[in-house]
Amino acid sequence: MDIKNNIIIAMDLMNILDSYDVLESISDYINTIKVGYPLTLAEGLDVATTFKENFDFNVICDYKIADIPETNAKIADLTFKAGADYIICHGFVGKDSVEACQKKAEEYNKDIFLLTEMSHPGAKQFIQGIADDIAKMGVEMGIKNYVAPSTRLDRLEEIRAIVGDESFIISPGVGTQGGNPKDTLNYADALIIGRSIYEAEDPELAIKNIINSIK
Ligand code: OMP
Repeated sequence: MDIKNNIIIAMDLMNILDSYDVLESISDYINTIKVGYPLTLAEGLDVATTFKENFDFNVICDYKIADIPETNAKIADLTFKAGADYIICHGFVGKDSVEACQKKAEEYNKDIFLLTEMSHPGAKQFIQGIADDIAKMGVEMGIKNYVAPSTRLDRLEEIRAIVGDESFIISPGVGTQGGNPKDTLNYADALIIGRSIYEAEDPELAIKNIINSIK
């Protein structure tokens, strides 16, 4: 996976015009965008297509799919149909649910990311305790792409050890949530960054500073 400057912009602004303003100022520095519920619920599922057509970005749709297999398959189908290159699936729901997403991805010749441990403080309460098992399940299922937190580098390192060097890890929590870009890239392949860029007074300067800091 070729992620320009190892940065994925998490576009969680709540309307498309504000998103365009930010993206126009940083589009020279990135080729991959992650869209989630905030923008999709505000503007509709075709935001993925819009970003592909107008910016030629790779689009990761982050709907953290976490339902029974049959429902997961429907969500994944609609998401790939809408232009997603990748979807993010929760692992805690179990192998059959993740497999439904994996099968749908194969149908579209696309791929999934498996979410292991999350980056926020509340992740320690429940998901941290099963995150290693989620990662191990992913390896057994042949999954190559993972999401793991930049806010707890010890955990990121442990998850990297489980999924192996050949897997691809993208890591959220950089910047506003406290994660450090350079340190995170010791274990992750790319950073997911939202507010530190799109809420910056000058998003272009913000992304340039991050790029300089990880060189
Ligand atoms: P900022 O905190 O604004 O940089 O945004 C982080 C982005 O990553 C948001 O879109 C979150 O929904 C997402 N995210 C996390 O912050 N933590 C996670 O554990 C997982 C994700 C994710 O799956 O992308």
